[in-house]
Amino acid sequence: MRIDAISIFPEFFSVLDLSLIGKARESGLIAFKAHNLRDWTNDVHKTVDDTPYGGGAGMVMMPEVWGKAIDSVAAGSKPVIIFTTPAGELFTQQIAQELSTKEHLVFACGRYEGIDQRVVEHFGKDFEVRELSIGDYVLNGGEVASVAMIEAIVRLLPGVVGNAESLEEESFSEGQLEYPSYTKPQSWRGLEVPETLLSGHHAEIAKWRNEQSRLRTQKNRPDLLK
Ligand code: 6GU
Repeated sequence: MRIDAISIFPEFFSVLDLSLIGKARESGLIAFKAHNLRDWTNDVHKTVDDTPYGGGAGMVMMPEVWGKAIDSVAAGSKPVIIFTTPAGELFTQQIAQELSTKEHLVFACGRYEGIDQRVVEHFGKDFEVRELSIGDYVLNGGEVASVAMIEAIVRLLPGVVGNAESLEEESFSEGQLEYPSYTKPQSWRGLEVPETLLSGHHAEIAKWRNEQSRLRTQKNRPDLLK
């Protein structure tokens, strides 16, 4: 899989050199490149934004520079273009799964009050485009959101996470949160590991974990139970 990110702060993406994702890059499973949007400006100040039509606070990223940047990064390819915005569709495990099957992803990281909407409209004519948000809060820009999405997507690629089971059993894969986990020692600061987990009865353990998943989902994410 090839992944490109376009941003005025490409340095944000250096965290992708670390850990699992870094290994996936080294082993050639993914090719990632962060691009500086300002490389496609023409003026000495490398301007990327201007005041909004219709008035209001903040600045809007200009279409011309984004058009050139995406033309250049998408040349000779048919990427899915992801526009990061708090006004986007909520990024979920299902979307991560869908995107993990694509050849090429381009993350267009908006800053300020967003990107001129005609950029989304224009590239939507020739490409699959998605406006995605990672949750109901506002970040200063889409870089951190893109890093989160890239990690969620790349770890689903065959060969990135060693243990296929650890992918399957995870929270969200079955619509419920994961059950609580315990390791040694059996007693810690007066707190004991739940009896059932020490029993060796696999059916009992599975039943207990299922019930814990349900209780935890009810408490932390009642919206998931519908
Ligand atoms: Cl994708 N961008 C920004 N700026 N804020 C966000 C977000 C994205 N997702 C949640 N908050």
